[in-house]
Formats: sequence, C-alpha cells, structure tokens
Amino acid sequence: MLCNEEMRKGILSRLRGYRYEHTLGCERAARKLAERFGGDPEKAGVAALLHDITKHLSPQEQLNLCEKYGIIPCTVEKSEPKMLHGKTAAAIAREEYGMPEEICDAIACHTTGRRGMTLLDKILYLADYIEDTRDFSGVEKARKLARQDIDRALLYCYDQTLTDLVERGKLIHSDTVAAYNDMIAHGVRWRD
Ligand code: DGI
Ligand code: FE
Ligand code: FE
Repeated sequence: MLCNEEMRKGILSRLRGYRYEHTLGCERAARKLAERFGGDPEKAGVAALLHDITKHLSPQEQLNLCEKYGIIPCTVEKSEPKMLHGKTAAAIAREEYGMPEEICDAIACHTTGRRGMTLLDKILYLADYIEDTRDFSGVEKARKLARQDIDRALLYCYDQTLTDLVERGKLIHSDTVAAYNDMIAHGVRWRD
C-alpha cells in the first residue's frame, strides 16, 4: 500500500485553509480521472495529496529546499521561485514519504506540464485544474473535455494557462512550451 490512512491524515495535517480543501478536491478528481481513463486511482490519489505540500513556503524557502535536495532552478524559476513548489514537493514525497519515481515525477511537473507526459502526469495536471473548488473562467469547458478526451482537455488547460501568462506579461517556462508543443505535434486539438 502506498499510503495508509495514518499517512494520509499526516499529509493532510500539513495543509491549511483553502489548500486543504483544494487538495481533497484534487484527490477526488484524480481518482475519478484514473478510473475513467484506465489509470491507477491509488497512485493518482496519493500524487494529488502531496502535490502542493510545499506551496505555502516563501520564495526563499523554496530556494533553500532546492539547495537541500540538489534541484537547480532555471532562469524562469529563479525569477518565480513559487513555481518550484512542484519540484520541492516531489523531493519531499521521495525523501520523507518514500514515494516511487512515477509519483514524484507527476508531482514535479504538475505546474508546467512537460514533454512526454505519462498518464499519471496528465491525470494530476488535469485534476489540479478542474477539481470542484476551482471556479475560474474556462473551468467548465475543461471539465466537459475531461469527460471525453484527456489529451484534448490537457491541451485546453495549456492553452488557457499560456494565454493567461501572456496577458499578464509573465515569463513562460520552457517545460510549459514543451508540453504545449508536444500535444500540437501529436495532432491534438481541443476546438471542435
Ligand atoms: O498550485 P496550484 O495553485 O494548485 O496550481 P499550479 O501548481 O498549477 O500553479 C499555478 C500557477 O503556476 C499559476 O499562477 C500560473 C503558474 N505557472 C504555470 N506555468 C507557468 C507559470 N508561471 C510562469 N511564470 N510561467 C509558466 O510557464
Ligand atoms: Fe501546485
Ligand atoms: Fe494544486
């Protein structure tokens, strides 16, 4: 068993306020997506439980954890250290909870996506985007696509995220671009 009830309670006790509700929502959504698309609900659920475990930390604390775990931030991450919370959470999942690599990898790429997303990576990314507490514009469309086709849903999320980042004049991470290009190169489209 990856995570018994005691471990689950321990993980949840580290989360506060909205992030606690978001994580429970993400766990539910991830398990449901795994059932729908032939993934492993237990792996998906535990990846969701741990995915934002370091999100509350300050930029300096993110950088300190990177130093501790040998994560080398790229230029975009140096300028936006909160983006590192996936990679630092993956390190905690590995070192403190002994999680297998495929779960750590999914946690590490949950903010940007990456080239060659595995089914588990896709499930976590999408669950994070569509879970029940989310209410931003476009989430209903993402939920609708997620009932039909995981790749189209994922591309829609990338599209929305990129559009939002461009509108806000933010730096784009190379993994965000790589994730988008990978879907486009494979002929995925979300528009009907
Ligand atoms: O941790 P959550 O809030 O649940 O969600 P998340 O881990 O997907 O983080 C979302 C944030 O990450 C959102 O504010 C946009 C930001 N983000 C994602 N990709 C990029 C990015 N920010 C920059 N600057 N560049 C990116 O490529
Ligand atoms: Fe996150
Ligand atoms: Fe999240």
